[in-house]
Amino acid sequence: MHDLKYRLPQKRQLKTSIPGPASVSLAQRRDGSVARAATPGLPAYIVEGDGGILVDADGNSIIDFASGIAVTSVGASNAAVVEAVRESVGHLTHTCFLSAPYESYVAVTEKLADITPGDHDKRSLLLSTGAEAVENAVKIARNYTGRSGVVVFDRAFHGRTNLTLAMTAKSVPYKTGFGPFSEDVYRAPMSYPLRDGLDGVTAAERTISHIEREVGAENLACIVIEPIQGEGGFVVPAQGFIPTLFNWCKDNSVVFIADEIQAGMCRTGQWFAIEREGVVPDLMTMAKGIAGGLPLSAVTGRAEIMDAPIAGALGGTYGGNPIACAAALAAISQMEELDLAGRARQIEGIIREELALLTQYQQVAELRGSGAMMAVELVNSDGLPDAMTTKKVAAVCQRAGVLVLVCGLDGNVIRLLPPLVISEDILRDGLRVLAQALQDEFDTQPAAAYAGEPAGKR
Ligand code: PLZ
Repeated sequence: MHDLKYRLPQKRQLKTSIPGPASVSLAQRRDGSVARAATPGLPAYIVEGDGGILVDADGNSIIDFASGIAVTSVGASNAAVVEAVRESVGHLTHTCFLSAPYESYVAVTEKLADITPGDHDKRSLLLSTGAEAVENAVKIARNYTGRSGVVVFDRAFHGRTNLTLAMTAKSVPYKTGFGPFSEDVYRAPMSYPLRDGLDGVTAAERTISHIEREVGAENLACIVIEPIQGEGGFVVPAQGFIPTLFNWCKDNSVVFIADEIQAGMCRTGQWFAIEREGVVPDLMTMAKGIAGGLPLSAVTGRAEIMDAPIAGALGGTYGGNPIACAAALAAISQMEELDLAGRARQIEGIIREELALLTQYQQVAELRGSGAMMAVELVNSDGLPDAMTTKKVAAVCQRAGVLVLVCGLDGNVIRLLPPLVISEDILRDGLRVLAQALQDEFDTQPAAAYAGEPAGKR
């Protein structure tokens, strides 16, 4: 993997413990003014970022394996994005596209038509957050079909607004005390090869029979699926699952929506994760990596579906803000110029190489993922999800200056989401810190009994 140009030195370096005194004092201020439920994972406060490095308030340089949850794929201060934002903000901070339109909004929708799968006629709607994109995709599908049912999957994450919370699977902490939730949302089994042991077509048949019995195709507006699940545990469905479901949707006039908010924009080694299976979704939701850190999201899809709602029916004050659009055009150009999809595939190779030895441990149920969206699922000596060890290892890495995040319905998955522009040296350094932390932890544990048995059969 060749090196890119960086503004900050790309090296892990600790000047204090983590958190250092400046971060500790910021945490005290937070306690007195920030709502408790907005709870940071890393105890260090960040002042700048570039490439694969985040620098905290105490001058510690931390390796970033999170990218702000798959957002800063081009880096957290990518020069081209910064320049585009500077140029744009000096001319126009906002008009609201609905009251006074501007070119950059149109340019982003043209670009999205180019990079998304399929060469059919497409239209796009721009918004600000991922949840907003998912809500709008569902609105559009309901409007187009005249039906109301929405099918989502086990472990799905689609956002934190009321409709998207109904679509999100995990209860604690996301849903605790926030109901009642939106109606007509149905959960169906996902393919999870490690746990269900089913091939993709068989898993899809199980899912389809569940949907036909519990919802009925005639009541169903859309199914919404993450082609590789994000928060739910970086679950990669068995090959054939998605195409089989897609064909069933086509046969039953159900809108197939791919939620590419976490897996899209080069993250998994191609523009979109759904391309792995050659499926062209009816609608797609995108956000996160799309604009180098600026808040922008989109729904892109077949013109006849996207254009079903009447004029004026979709929008929002901030959706497709001009500065976010300028940032998106620059970020997408960077993805093309630097071949960040290719770089994601190289990152996968390095992750698999550095973590290969760990797979001999019985506690490592699986090393899986695609491109720069990789995960290690941990189980205990009974083969059950081990959230405690996962949390502990993530904390050890953080203290050593490597930011890794945890995910999974059971909280037992360590996920790796480095910026796609990370340098090879710090990628390897960070992975060795993680590998060491896992090994140290396993060495203190009693010998495990797990030998590939599913950790929690449905
Ligand atoms: N769809 C597939 O991954 C956001 C959640 C962070 P928003 N994932 C990060 C948290 O704890 O809230 C996500 C996603 C998929 C939708 C969303 C929602 O995107 O931009 O957070 O609304």
